[in-house]
Amino acid sequence: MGARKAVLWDVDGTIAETERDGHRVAFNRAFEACGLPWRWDEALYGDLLHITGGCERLLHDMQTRPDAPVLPTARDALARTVHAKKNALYADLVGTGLIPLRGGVSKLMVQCHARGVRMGIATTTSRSNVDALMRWHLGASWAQQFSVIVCGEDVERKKPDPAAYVQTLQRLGIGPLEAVAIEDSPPGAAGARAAGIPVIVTRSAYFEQSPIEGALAAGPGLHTRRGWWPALRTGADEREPVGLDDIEAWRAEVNPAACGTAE
Ligand code: XBP
Ligand code: MG
Repeated sequence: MGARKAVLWDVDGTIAETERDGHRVAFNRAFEACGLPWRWDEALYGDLLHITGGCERLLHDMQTRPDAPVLPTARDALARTVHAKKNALYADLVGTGLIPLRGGVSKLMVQCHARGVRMGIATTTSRSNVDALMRWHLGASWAQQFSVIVCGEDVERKKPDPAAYVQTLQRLGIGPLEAVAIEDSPPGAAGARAAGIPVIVTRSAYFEQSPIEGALAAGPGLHTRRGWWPALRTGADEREPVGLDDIEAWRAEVNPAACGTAE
């Protein structure tokens, strides 16, 4: 994979397991801080994850709550208040280093730098959440490592809509086959596919068994060479995480023209 190509990172679930122990916990703290009796347990939160965007997720859940405001304007206002509080609490939480990067993530980022492969972020989470997480792990100047950063606020429609990926490609000035997306979830993978981008799925905790269609490859995480479909190329050191050569080998299997000499 050469310098004209790009690795596009999803954030929640892909760079770190932020949902169950991050956003969910912060939402529950925000409910409490706002005097609301609502709580999201792990199973319910997993169900709610099919709605992308924290504020949208909350509005969806309110439809089942008899004690939620009846008027749409009041409901929207409450959702915005709780969501803003949640984001502040989430930043506090990840700002203590509670949530590590997923295995293999850091190594792939370093490899991208070493080989001149540009990186982008295409996420439906809020910019403040991305900043809090990345700042802890990569330092205050983390954003300089990414050629483009597209967050929830930057698009009108969140994943599985392709808008975040389309904007990322536009800002990088490349076509979809010059990029590869790394995602963890069905809606995320669908967003990348709808933009025409080959996608590698590193399944996160909530999506270990979910059917995911159209991925270039899917597996348990970059940290391991086992459990991938299609299987990883042989001959590499079994202790090495999934890297750019593996991604290129997967790409070559389905689209030889996208590989090799195009670098
Ligand atoms: C996953 C999401 C986000 C987070 C919460 O984003 O759907 O909504 O759950 O973040 P990603 P916000 O595309 O990174 O997987 O509360 O900021 O929306
Ligand atoms: Mg995700």
